[in-house]
Amino acid sequence: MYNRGEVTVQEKLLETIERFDKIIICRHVRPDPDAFGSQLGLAELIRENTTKTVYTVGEDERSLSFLATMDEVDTGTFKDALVIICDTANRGRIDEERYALAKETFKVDHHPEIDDYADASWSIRAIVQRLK
Ligand SMILES: [Mn+2]
Repeated sequence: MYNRGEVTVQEKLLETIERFDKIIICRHVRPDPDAFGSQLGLAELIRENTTKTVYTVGEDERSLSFLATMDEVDTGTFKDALVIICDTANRGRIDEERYALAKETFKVDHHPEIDDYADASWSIRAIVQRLK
């Protein structure tokens, strides 16, 4: 596979999650099902396997409200949280301006790499390109 002894990006994401008690998960504005699904799925995965406090933020989307409604998070919480941004290629589309206040940010996305806005990034697109 693509891992030849170096720390994989998946391990880096796990190691980053382990260092934080509060995790806020964002996605792009006007969410479609892949934005909502990646945000909510990752949140649930962390909640099910850890004791960490996980929030999902952004505008509520009426057509997807049967899946979930978003959490209210105060600005202070952002300052000592890890913010993970799902399915969002560039910073202008992140549905939460306060993401920039986070102690650390991690982008998880499948779009072409056009904006390297986070402290770390898992580009599923790059991994797919590498496997071709
Ligand atoms: Mn999307």
